[in-house]
Amino acid sequence: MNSTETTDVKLAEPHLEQVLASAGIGVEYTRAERNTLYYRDEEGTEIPVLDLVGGFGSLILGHNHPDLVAHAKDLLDAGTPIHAQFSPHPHANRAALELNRIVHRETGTEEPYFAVFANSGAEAVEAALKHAEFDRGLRLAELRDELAAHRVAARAAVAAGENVAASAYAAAGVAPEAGFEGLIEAVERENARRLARSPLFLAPEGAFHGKLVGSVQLTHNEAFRLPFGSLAAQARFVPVDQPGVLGKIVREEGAVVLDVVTRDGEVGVVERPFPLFCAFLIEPIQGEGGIRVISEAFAQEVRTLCREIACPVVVDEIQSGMGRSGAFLASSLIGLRGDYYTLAKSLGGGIAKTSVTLIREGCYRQDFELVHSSTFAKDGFSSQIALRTLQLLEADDGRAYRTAREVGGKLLTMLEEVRSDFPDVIKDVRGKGLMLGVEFHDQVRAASPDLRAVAESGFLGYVIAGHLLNAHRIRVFPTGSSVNTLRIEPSIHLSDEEIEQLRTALRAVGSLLRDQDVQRLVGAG
Ligand code: 5B6
Repeated sequence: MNSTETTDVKLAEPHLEQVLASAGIGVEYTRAERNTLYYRDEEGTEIPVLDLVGGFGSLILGHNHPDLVAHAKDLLDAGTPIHAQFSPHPHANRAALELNRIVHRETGTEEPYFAVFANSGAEAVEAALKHAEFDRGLRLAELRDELAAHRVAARAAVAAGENVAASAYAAAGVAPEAGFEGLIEAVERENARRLARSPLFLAPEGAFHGKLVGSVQLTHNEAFRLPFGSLAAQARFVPVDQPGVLGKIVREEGAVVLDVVTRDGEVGVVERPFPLFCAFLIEPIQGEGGIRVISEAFAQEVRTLCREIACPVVVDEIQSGMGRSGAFLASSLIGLRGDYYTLAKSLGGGIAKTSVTLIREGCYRQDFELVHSSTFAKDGFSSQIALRTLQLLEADDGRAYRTAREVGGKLLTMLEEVRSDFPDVIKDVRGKGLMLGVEFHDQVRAASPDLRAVAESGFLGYVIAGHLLNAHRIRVFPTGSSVNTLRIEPSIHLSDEEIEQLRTALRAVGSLLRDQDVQRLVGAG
């Protein structure tokens, strides 16, 4: 390599860029507004592309929303302090208050949620995991103290002549010959072993919560998760459509300790639960997992079981939140209440990078603020952009949410119409509001060997995406873990014409797949 000044030299993740280019989607964009990204062709002409990827769901208000751009310029012109760490942060505080007002309205609760700001989605998830573990550690310490106090009381009772039940020795796994002190020793040893177990997280199959060391262990996709399994606590993944399995998984883990108690004039040993499960993480609409809306029944099962085992529920609204579903919180539409909420993506209005973890007062440990921080979190710029974004969503009595519902409804109707004309090509259409998925039938048994080869490589979704871009100037990607599902996440500004543009393009793809015309599918025609 001679010089790093030449633009031909690529060092920023060049392999990924090459993979995307080989699927025909490696276009460099030069301008963006609303739902449109522009690139320049070889003659220098500006070409518009309908962007339905929307920054992986970060653009509920579209690219470069004029009000937010103007606000950003004003902030910079006014010399707004962006970094004034360790001083009061009124803008982050106002954003937190506004978030509380909205969450209270949608969930019907009045309990405050404290806000821990961060910079990305995965970071907000990691703050939730850390806080939940901090809280669990404190609860375990209280439990240890209580167990120790019970042992002291039991020893005093035995010294005063109280009988030790025969069943107590069996429960502690020692012979009666070991005597009471032997029993106590065995209980202490056994409890120390059990309480030292690593925390376990729970999440539905298909979950995606980010790719940092902690959050990636809660991301179901093995390709993302397994190489890093040694770095962090693990999750048990729960099927979303098999009632009762969640309870079975929890019971299988046998999270109980031995408590020496004095009862009915006898000293005995009983089992009692301890908080092994650190948190249950759940996306109300799974995004990267294939755009799947969690059912009300599953949401209810999660709530009930988590209450029983004192396991906090972290509702990850990073992709589904901020109005995309037609409500600020998609979870509010399925009756799912979170002890924690995570928000990111559209919280930055498409121009700032910010995220937040909201923690219900009843679970909040204020000392967490002394052990967790980030240089950039709560910065003056992104906090003010987040606040303005929230105000734009809330304006006109929540017009943005109504628009998301209306435009999403039209989009869904169109997609269902295309599916009903091409049921042999399109397997399913699903989602809520402006978070929709179109699943294509797998083509691994297609008549065309070329199409079979594409399907077997797992790249069918990317080939369709490449065709939509090159032939129809529509930008859309498959989800990471459901590779035949295209994710459609435009802003609320999607027009009827743009919906029709997508209809025409999907019908064309439907015909090409029905005709097994791989030549034209991989080309631009
Ligand atoms: O900001 P960050 O990316 O760290 O947020 C992590 C995160 C995401 C999310 O959706 C949820 C619910 N929780 C935490 C971010 N989503 C990323 C995403 N990536 C892809 C597709 C999606 O629908 C969402 C993706 N698809 C294909 C290839 C690569 C990525």
